[in-house]
Amino acid sequence: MGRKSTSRVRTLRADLQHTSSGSSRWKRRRVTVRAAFSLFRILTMVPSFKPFTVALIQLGEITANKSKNLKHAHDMILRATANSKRPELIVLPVECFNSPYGHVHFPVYAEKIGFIDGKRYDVANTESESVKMLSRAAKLTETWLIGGTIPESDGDNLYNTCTVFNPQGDLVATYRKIHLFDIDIPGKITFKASNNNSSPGTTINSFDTEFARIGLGICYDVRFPELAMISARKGTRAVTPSSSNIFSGCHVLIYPGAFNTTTGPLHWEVLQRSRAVDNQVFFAMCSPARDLTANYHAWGHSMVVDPMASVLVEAAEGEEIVFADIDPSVMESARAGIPVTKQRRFDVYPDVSK
Ligand SMILES: *[C@@H]1O[C@H](CO)[C@@H](O)[C@H](O)[C@H]1NC(C)=O
Ligand SMILES: *[C@@H]1O[C@H](CO)[C@@H](O)[C@H](O)[C@H]1NC(C)=O
Ligand SMILES: CC(=O)N[C@H]1CO[C@H](CO)[C@@H](O)[C@@H]1O
Repeated sequence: MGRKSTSRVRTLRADLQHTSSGSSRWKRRRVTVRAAFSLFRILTMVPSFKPFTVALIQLGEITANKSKNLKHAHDMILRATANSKRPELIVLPVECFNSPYGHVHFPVYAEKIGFIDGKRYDVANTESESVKMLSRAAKLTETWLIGGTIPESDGDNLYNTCTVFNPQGDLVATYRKIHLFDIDIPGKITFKASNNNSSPGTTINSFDTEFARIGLGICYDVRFPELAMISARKGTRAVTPSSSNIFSGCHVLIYPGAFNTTTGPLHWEVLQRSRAVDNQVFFAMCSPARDLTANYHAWGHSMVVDPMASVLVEAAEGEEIVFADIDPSVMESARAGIPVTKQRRFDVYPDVSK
C-alpha cells in the first residue's frame, strides 16, 4: 500500500551559480530521425514494473526573476532528496516554473531546447538555462526528474514543453502539450493557439526508467481520456504482433498541471481518479503552490492516485513536497480483480490506441 507521507518544507536558501551558454546548437526536428528511432523502439523492451518512490514538488515563489525561480526550483529538488527515504523520481509543476504566469511572459521566457527524440542531447552546449539547471539538479541528486514545463521556442513556434532527465543528468525525453486551450493558460483572456504562435504538440510520449514506463501529459490534456488510454495501452512504443499480449503500456502517467480555484475543487481530483481507474494505472499531477499575489490562483493539491482510484497522497495549497510509494502489486491486483483490460469489446467499438 502507498505510504501516506507528507512533509512540509520551507525554502532553502543557498548560493548556486547559474551559468548561461552563448553557444547555439539548435536543430530542427527531422522526420527521418524520428522514423529511424521508432524502428529502434520496436526492438526495445518494456521495463518491468518495480516499487519506487515519487516526490511531487508543489513549487511556490514563482516571480518575474527567472534566475531566482531557477535557483529556487534547484534548491527544492535538493530538498526533496534531503531525507533518508530518497525518491527515485522527482516531479516539478506546470506551468512554466521558470517564469511568472501570463501570456505576455510566455514569449519572453521561452527557451530553445532543440531536443531530437532518439538522438543524444548535448546539455553542455544547450541554449536553455532551464535545461542546464534541471540537468545539474538531476545529476547532483542522482534522481530521475520530470522538469515540469517551460515555454519552448522552435523557429516561429512556441510550445509548452515538459523535459525529462535521467540520474546522470541527460535530457532523455520531451513532451509538448497537445491540447491547447486558454482555460489553463494563466492570463487566459487572450492567450490562444491562434496568437503568440503558440503551437500544440503532435506526438504522445513516454519514457522508460529502470522501474517503470511513464507516460506524459500536461494539465488540460487530462480532460482528454483518449490520451491516457493510448499511453496506458501502448505507451508510445511500437509493439510487435508477437508481443501484443504482453503489457507494453505505461504503468504510471504523470501530468504537471495547474487548475484554478474554480475548476480545481470540481475537477482536479475526479479527473485524476477517473484516468487512474479507467486505465488501471497510477496517475499523478503536480501543481504550483497557490500564490494570491499572482494573477493566476493555482488550486495546488498535487496528488498521486493508485489504479483503484485511491488517493495515496495530496498536498494542500502552499509550497510543499509530497511523497508516494508506488506499489506495482496494486496494479496487478486491480487488473486481476476487475479485468477490464482483458474484456474490452473492440469488435463493438474501436480501440483508440490502434
Ligand atoms: C534576480 O535574482 C538573482 C538571483 O537571486 C539576483 O542575483 C538578481 O539580482 C535578481 N535580479 C533582479 C533584477 O532582481
Ligand atoms: C477558472 O477557469 C474557468 C475556466 O476558464 C473560468 O470559468 C473561471 O472563471 C476561472 N476561475 C477563476 C477563479 O479565475
Ligand atoms: C510577443 C507577442 O507577440 N505577444 C503577444 C501575445 O498575444 C497577445 C494577445 O494577442 C498580444 O497582446 C501580445 O503582444
